[in-house]
Amino acid sequence: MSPAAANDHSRVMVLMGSDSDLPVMRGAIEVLGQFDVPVRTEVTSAHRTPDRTREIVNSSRAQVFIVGAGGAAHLAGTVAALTTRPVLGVPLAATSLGGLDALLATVQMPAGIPVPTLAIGEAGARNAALAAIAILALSDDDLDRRLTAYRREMAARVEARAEKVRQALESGTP
Ligand code: RP5
Repeated sequence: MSPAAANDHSRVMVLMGSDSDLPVMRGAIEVLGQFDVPVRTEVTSAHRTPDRTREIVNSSRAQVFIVGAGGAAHLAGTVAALTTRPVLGVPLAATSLGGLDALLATVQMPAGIPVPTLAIGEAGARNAALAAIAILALSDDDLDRRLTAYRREMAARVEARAEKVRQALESGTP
């Protein structure tokens, strides 16, 4: 094990195929940060750096992997082939096809090596983090409580918006 891996206590590993993926994948990192989940982030490519990808996955003790890639996005499938831990795929819009290419490449895994796949882009990145947190919360009561509180706060914001709309309609303001 490399010295970096020996000191790595991250529970979630966020991988992306290129630094150009960071603006979107930052959403996942931010959500994990909100929940104080230790995360390690690496750029690696299934086709440009296959050996680096293998080394990163093999040396990681993360419990869940979040993998974002665009185009012919096979990074998540490659990572899933290298570990039995959950690998969540985030398809990214990196080509003229707007992410549909990455969505199909990520989601259409043949039976045997699953890649649970989220929505294209920012929503997918943030939801991947929440899904990772839900997986960790199965054996972490504190995280489970925080996830429940997060949902409660989200519901309260919807109530507040509903009230705002009610008041706007009653007062005739646009
Ligand atoms: C994929 O190709 C990456 O995940 C990225 O979304 C896309 C473009 O990469 P760059 O050419 O910007 O490095 O492998």
